[in-house]
Amino acid sequence: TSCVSHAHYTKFPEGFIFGVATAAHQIEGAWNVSGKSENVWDHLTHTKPWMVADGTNGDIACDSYNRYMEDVEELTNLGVDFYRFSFSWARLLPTGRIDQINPEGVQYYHNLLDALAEKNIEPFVTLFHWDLPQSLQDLGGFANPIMVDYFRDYADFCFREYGDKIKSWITFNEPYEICEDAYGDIKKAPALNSHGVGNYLCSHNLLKAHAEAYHLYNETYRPKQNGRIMISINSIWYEPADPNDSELVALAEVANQFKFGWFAHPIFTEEGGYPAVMVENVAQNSRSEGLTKPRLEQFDDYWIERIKGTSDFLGINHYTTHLVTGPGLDPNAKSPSWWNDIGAITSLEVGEPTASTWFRVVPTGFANLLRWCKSSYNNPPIYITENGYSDRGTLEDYDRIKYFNDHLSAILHVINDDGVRVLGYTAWTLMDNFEWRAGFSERFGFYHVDITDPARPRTAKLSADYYKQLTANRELPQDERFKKPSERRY
Ligand code: PNW
Repeated sequence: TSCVSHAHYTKFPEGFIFGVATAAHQIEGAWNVSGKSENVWDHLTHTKPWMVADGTNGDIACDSYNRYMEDVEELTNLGVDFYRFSFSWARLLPTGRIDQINPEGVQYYHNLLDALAEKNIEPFVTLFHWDLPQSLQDLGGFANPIMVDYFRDYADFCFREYGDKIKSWITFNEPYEICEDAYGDIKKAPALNSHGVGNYLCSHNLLKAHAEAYHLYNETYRPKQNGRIMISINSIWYEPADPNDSELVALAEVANQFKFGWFAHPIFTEEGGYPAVMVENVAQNSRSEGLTKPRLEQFDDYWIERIKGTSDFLGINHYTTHLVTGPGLDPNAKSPSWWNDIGAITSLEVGEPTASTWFRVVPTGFANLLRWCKSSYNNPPIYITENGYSDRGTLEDYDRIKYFNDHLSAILHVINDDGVRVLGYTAWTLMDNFEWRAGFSERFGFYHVDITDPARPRTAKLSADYYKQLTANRELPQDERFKKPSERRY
């Protein structure tokens, strides 16, 4: 008999931790009060409101600046071990520099941290989740090397001010989305659309800024504060449309190197620097465009060494998988661009759709990504720093529950069968919030938020119960009520 093992793992290992994530601009609101300055998302949504699907913005969002005690109550109900949230740079340092510190902003995060401590919820703090002070953007943002200094100064301030309360730091959330979507495209603020150019300037400065913050923490703060510091890298995982087609298999690998490897290779490999295929492809395309130097600059030996090894854990944000269907130039891609530098055509004809166009449900892709991270980066310790599902906000969110269950099950499989070192899991997100250019039209939360009501009432969805049961028992909930009525056994 064929003996494929379908071991059904349900229990999480000892010490595995569960959390939930948010980001400052998506929940806080209070955009122009208590000393906060304008950030790039305030600027984009106010100057070009049509760029958000439902015309909403982050002015009030979930009003967490005023309602953070409600957030803490929800976190307590979910029973999470940790809460991943981000600091608003423009709230702490209104000029973006350390020449002005905003005491009300500083106090806000102390209040939140103290409330979390009271409930024994560990903070995981992201320094940068996309909301750059507009004044720094006016200087070019991450396209300007000065950002290396400004980010280090900002990190220095945060470590000094909060380091005795925070033991887990994340420098950047999803450098790919920052550099490609915001500098190389118009998908995120500041929507520069400098395709094939600004995206690569950004990655260069961002990786240096990350490394400088890491070394600062490592040398100056870690000895006293004893915490850890990492980066969260986003993945769309690329699979070959036909796994038996060796050309497609090779192309999918190229796509994964361009997507995940762009930021992971410089930090998590022995060799360091950008993936070789990325350097080669961009150099070759740049030559044929008649440029005098490649659009993607290589790191020199100093920076290769300086960036290597600068993350205590590999933080992975994962949502979805796309298919690579063939070589060639994407008809929708601009030229030059990151897309054309890959030279692959992709397709979304995989898995069940969600409320987000880019997002199909493919749990097997998640397992493959995790195995690939193990083999590509020498089996690093991993935290899943985001994973979640979008719909339109229903309270009986069976599809979200199924998404979580299948992805958590994939984690258990790769831990037990493949020895991947996944140490913790973060669900995106605590409550429906400002989903960037999708506004509130795509909802990822455990709690529904009514944005037509100034009190921003939050209502637990069924998935909140599911997660609560998971964190209480440290195993996948088996309760029939978490299945769609049509799929229940009794
Ligand atoms: C992340 N993709 O963005 C962000 O970190 C969150 O702020 C955001 O709300 C959440 O995921 C949901 O979108 C992503 O194309 C954007 O794979 C795009 C992708 C993944 C994550």
